[in-house]
Amino acid sequence: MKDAYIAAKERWAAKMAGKAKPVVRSKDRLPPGQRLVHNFPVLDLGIQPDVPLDKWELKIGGKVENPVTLSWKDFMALPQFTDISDFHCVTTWSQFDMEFTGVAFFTIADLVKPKPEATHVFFKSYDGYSTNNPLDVCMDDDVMIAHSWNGKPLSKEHGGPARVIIPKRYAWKGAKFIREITFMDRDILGFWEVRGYSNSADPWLEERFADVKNVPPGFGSDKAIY
Ligand SMILES: Nc1nc2c(c(=O)[nH]1)N[C@H]1C(S)=C(S)[C@@H](COP(=O)(O)O)O[C@H]1N2
Ligand SMILES: [Mo]
Repeated sequence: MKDAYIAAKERWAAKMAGKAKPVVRSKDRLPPGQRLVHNFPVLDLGIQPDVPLDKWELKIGGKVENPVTLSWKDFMALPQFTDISDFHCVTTWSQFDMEFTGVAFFTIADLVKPKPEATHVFFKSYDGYSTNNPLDVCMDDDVMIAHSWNGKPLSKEHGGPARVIIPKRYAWKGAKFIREITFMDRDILGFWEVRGYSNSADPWLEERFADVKNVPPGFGSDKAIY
């Protein structure tokens, strides 16, 4: 685990220095059961909160040495990070080569300094959404709080002012309209996780649902409702 963390931090540092190695894409880049799209669909609870930048705050706390509440100006003053990643939605669409710019999760962790007992992270959003991840999943070189997509500010429908991007998990693990990040000494389930979705959400293992009995009717067809 420690070696994986050091390796991820080295990859992130290289990216920050503009010296990232070209991404080697495997032939099986599309996870099982996914299809490729090119239109960046919108998925949310149907509420797209209006958060003016002068009212926007990102509260980061819990099991940390240095809790902070960032204004938009504070957030934008942090070291900026651009990365290209693939995006996998549990409803079976994937999109390749998404360019997001924002603040790396490593930068957030360096700022707040998680305490040794911090093992999980809970994310809360302006639309009432929430999701949870283990800390080691967040401490990967490609995890960030993004404010821009393809060089333009994130639209409200895609989670602006800022959203979480965790490329190696199904996209529901990345909260749009992010409002609060809490480091925890235990795991608590988020919005979809309490509704039968997988807690681990690894697209390569097809971890869609916690239990196959929870698969919604028509899953994978255009008629399914999530
Ligand atoms: N705040 C919030 N974040 C969210 C969601 C949501 O409903 N609310 N939906 C999740 C799901 S299921 C997916 S697939 C992605 C969709 O992001 P997109 O609408 O930009 O494609 O956001 C995730 N993050
Ligand atoms: Mo999703």
